[in-house]
Amino acid sequence: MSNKLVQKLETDGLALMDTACPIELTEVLWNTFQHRYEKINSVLDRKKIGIGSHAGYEEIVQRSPGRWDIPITPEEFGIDEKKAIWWPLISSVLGETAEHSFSGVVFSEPQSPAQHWHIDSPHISATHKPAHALNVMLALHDIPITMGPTEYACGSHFLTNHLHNQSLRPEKLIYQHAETDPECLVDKNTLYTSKTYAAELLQGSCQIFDDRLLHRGLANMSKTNRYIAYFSYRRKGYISNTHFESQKSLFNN
Ligand SMILES: O=C(O)CCC(=O)C(=O)O
Repeated sequence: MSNKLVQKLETDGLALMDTACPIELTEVLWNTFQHRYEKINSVLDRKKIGIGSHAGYEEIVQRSPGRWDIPITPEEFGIDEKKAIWWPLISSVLGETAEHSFSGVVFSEPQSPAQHWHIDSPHISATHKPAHALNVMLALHDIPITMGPTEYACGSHFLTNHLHNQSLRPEKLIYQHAETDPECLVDKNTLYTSKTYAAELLQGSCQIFDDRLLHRGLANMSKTNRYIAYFSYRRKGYISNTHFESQKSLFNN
């Protein structure tokens, strides 16, 4: 694994894979998603779904207005993650025993607004530790800026430590909150600053980021849905403390 990417994850909290995933893989992910979404849609029109996991279902959650998350496991996708191009980087940072935590497809509808900046899980120690969880974002098609790729505040994983900076509230960092932005994290005693990054994506391109990094999906100003597959991993033994899980099934109601 390229040391350059490992270093990028350490310093920026974000690494861009040098090569894209094979188009065939994006097609496999896309076909599985389509099949799943059709099934969900067959019952969905009878339900009104609010925002956040508590208002959603095991099969679908609205993360923010017009931004939907459909969880799908690697087995359901029919892929062996350990053969994926991102696995060497994941295992270099989280260890060979890294565990899968979440995966699926997140899509944003036309006119869906940008999300508030947020992290996916909080720091676990007042001193800065190596990443405990990483996320892979994989473009399922070409995504121009107008379609709203994910934006990242590079270096912000050094600043989101609520155990170090007592003025931070973990719930305001994790649950999307209007007051949270990269600037609010930088105090005069901090050596690190953050720099935002968002770029158009080609089909199959992969971005990998530290769970503690501020990020947000940008507004979809195009006329079509934007689709990104995601795969999340945690260090063995890390007990996830996120807002991700919904307890009720769409098909049991
Ligand atoms: O849609 C995106 O680009 C990012 C989504 C995200 O970060 C979230 O829903 O937590």
